[in-house]
Amino acid sequence: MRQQIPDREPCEIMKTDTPRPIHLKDYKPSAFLIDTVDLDFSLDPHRTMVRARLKLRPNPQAPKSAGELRLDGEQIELVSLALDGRTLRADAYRITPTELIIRNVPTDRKFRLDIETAIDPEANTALQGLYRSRGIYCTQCEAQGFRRITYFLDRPDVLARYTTRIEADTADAPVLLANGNPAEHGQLDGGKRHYAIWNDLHPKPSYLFALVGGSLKSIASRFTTRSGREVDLNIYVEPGKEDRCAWAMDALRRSMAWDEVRFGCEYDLDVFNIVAVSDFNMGAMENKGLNVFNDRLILASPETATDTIYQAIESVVAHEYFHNWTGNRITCRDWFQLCLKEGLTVFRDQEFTADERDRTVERITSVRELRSRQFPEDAGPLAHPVRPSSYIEINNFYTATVYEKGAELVRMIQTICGHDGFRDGMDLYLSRHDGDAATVEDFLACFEEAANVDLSQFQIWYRQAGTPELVCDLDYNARMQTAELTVEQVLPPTPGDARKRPLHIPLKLGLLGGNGQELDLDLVGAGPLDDGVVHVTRRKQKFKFRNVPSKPVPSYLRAFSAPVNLTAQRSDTELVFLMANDSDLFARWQATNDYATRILVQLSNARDPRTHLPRVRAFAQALAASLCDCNLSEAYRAELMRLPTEADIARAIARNVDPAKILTARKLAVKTIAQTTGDILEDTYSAATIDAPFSPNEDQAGRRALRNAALTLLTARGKTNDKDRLSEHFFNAANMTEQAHALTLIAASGGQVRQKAIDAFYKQWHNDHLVIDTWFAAQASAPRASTTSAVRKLMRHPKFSLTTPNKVRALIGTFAMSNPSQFNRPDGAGYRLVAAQVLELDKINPQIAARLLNAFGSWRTLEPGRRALAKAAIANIVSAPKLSRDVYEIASKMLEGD
Ligand code: B3K
Ligand code: ZN
Repeated sequence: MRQQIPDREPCEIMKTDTPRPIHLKDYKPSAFLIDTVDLDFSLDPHRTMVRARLKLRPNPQAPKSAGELRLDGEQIELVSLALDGRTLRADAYRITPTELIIRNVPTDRKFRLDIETAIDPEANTALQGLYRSRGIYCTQCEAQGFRRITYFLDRPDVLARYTTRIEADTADAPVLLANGNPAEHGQLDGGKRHYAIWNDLHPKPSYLFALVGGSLKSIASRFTTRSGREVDLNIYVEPGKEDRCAWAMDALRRSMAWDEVRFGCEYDLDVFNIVAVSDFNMGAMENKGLNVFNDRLILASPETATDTIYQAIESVVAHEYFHNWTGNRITCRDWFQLCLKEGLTVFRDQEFTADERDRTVERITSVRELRSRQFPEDAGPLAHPVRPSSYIEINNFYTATVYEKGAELVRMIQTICGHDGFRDGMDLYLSRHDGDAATVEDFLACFEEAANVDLSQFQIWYRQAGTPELVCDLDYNARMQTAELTVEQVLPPTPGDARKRPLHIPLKLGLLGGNGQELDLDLVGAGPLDDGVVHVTRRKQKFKFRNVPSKPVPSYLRAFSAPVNLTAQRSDTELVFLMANDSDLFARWQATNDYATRILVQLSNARDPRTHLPRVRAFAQALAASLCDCNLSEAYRAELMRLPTEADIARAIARNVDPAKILTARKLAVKTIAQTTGDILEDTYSAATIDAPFSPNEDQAGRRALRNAALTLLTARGKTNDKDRLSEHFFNAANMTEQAHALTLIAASGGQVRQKAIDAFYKQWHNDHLVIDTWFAAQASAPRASTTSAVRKLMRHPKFSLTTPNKVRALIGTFAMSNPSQFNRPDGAGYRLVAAQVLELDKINPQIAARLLNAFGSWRTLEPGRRALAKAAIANIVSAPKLSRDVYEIASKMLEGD
């Protein structure tokens, strides 16, 4: 028997018959469960055969079914189908583009299905399911890729034990890997072919299945868990790249040790394998015992990887490893609960970084990320709660809201429970739900019980979208020696949800006395606040502090205790005071950032920005004082020097944004700041050199960050010796952190050195596919009028390829997301360029196309001319034929209500 491969379901169907969203409220347990899965793969580039033996039974938790079994399946060819060993006749089942529906299966006993399917890994450019790229077979099953391998109950609440046998040509795929522990391997056909069998005893949902086959080399290490289990650790890479894996291996070992100490989580298999591949839709994937990574997040050497990449490798290796407990052993009941594993695991990786490096710098980095990626999402047409209530394409919901805001919610739970109470809650969660497919409610109940807190109001955060604005006002009464804080929470409407309920917001604050000392917080009705946290629960609320000896300067939202926008009337003088005195270093950085932002907004809105330069100089003086404070770490001082980006300024302006005016104003401000602080910058630049051999550690990375930040400002000053310094920094760079930074600055500027540097970089690195991405990105980020045509030209470059996600992200993604003035050109050329690529990519890889389309997310905040052009570009996408569900959902939501 042989069936046609059903076509992918295009949205043409949907336009007449609009795609139906899936709703959380419609969740029903599966009518059937699968206990074991035996898979047998015979790998072939164009016709891989998959035999699946499933042992099923009716689900006792579900209403008795009428005997119809619906298995998910897409783009696979059914070759044979048997129930309990008997081949099924064609009238016993039916195939649709998305399902295999078998009639009359047993409803009162266990039964067995044998399904044989055929797939074409080489033709799979969507990189979901089993695909082959650069000669490596690889899978990606989250969220719904397993259904592209075999017919299955492809949902996270169906957990089964898997055995995987893989057979392949020995020369083509000498390495054969799957989840779990290795059980057996051997030769066939006198060694021409071979096989390997892997056993995974831990029940798992299908999205955690993985298989890899190919010609790979590995580095090995070992880890002994605290209970004495010996674990073999391997990292597999393209041959010749083994010497770039040491840092990832080091990060893995540190993650394993940290999770034991901090959360009591121990690893549970005999092996932990990581494979790095070059064609991957995202950063990495936490498949049980076999993590698959984008090689950008594994391979590192001082010459090829920046400190930022080293840090990203450390945190993503940790993140995927931490999923072994938060995600794999406890998984999600349904995809609406995605934040249960992602928000929690991001929180855990942030904590790991904070413990391994500088906690304040980690917090600043995470908050920058949240504000730049999540806040616009929450304020735009794609706003959705941390736990969405509906979706059309689940892959569109791996968002900053689910991940980063999700992590902030976990952090607030920790603040509410206290550190120890939080750990108790986690312990309860990990023990009570081990082996479960759980929900957000299950998670919250553990903290309520273990830490004895009431999270009934807090849980609204999970279902209410939008960034709250917290308006704070402090009134001092000298006679009574009291300070009364009024807090109002303003909850902006989001699409489809106009009326919001007040949230439980933990607000951490401090009061500073006249000479900068910290005043005790003695809250009327509650007593001393040891942790400095007040709990805002009503729309408007007052907190009165007594025994306040003099008029204090308030420090609000310390350590960024909640994901909100803070509004407080504060003079420049008060901000300067906080910049100099706040004992909370996060808040001190925040004061610097607030001061810079208000000035940059003022300049951007001004008819003649020059009239405001005295205020810019005043800011520069205050910044200079901080830069001279040797008590502050170098990494922290580098953060102070990173002035708000064009996107940060646009977000603060919020409506009728003109990116060209922002660019001009920012350039003028940065130049003025550099001129005012020039001597300090020069000293900093010269002093921040390193004599020791390269290390990616915090101290060295901080020093390099400081030197690069000083270089950025000095370059903006634009004197001849500033240009010479930049050129020397580039041509004498001792590592990629220096070289890439200088290249980006040079690419942004004009002058003769520009082309020379771009060519030299290419000549040096043209054979390194990862470093070439840096070369593409540097050119795409240049705020120059010629950039659109440069990007078009680079799209035809032999090193560029639309089928490789990293290339698309480096060139088109950087242009669309990190070059506001050129993407938002007043003639619309930037929009047209990106929109055309979205449509082109949609035919190749819908997930990557939909990601790129997100660049248009803030189109409504633009001034009318650009707004109309951006809208036309999106409308053009929506009206294109045969859109994927991914692109259709994003594009149509962007225009909703218009
Ligand atoms: N869980 C994966 C992401 C899967 C994305 C599917 N579209 C990686 C991670 O968050 O750890
Ligand atoms: Zn994750």
